[in-house]
Amino acid sequence: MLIAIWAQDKNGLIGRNNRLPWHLPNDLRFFKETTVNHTLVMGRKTFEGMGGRPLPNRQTIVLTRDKEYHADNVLIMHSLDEVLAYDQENEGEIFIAGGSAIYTEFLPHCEKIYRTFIEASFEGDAYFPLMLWNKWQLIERKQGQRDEKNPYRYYFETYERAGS
Ligand code: RAR
Repeated sequence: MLIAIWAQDKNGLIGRNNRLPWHLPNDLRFFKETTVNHTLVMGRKTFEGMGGRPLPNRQTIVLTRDKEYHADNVLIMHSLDEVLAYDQENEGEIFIAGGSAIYTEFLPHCEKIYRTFIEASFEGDAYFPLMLWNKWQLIERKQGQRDEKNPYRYYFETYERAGS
């Protein structure tokens, strides 16, 4: 099963210079706990923005059109179809982890969404693609803990595909 996971601000912003526009450690903790022991799919730019190393205790798939691209301890793939084939052949969940181009391509194949909605506005250069929200049903919305290290109002939301 493919699941999209992202954090955005109130304007749909998701990135700045291949990094995250905000410092929100509780979102990274949520991302870590949600994806542990599963598979992450990310684009090459997002992978390099995260330091070009895979996160521990989860398989990372990096997508690139570059047939020469190499990185240690990750699977390199070159198309959506290759990831869909991997999903057919493997147990467990595949988390689509960004960035914009990857969400555009994979969202039609996702069955579930974990969205962190940050009720603030940031500066950046990458936005979540336009999406048809009427195809999705909000299952859960939980307010995140606000404190000095996480100084925003934010929500952890779960969506599933709407029936019919
Ligand atoms: N899809 C997402 C992401 C993706 C995302 C994007 C990033 O930059 C573009 C990131 O770099 C800042 C990260 C970083 C993740 C990260 N960890 N994640 C798992 C660390 C820290 C955990 C507290 C870690 C992990 C696992 C093991 C050990 C350490 O630094 C991620 C982000 N957020 C959401 N909601 N969707």
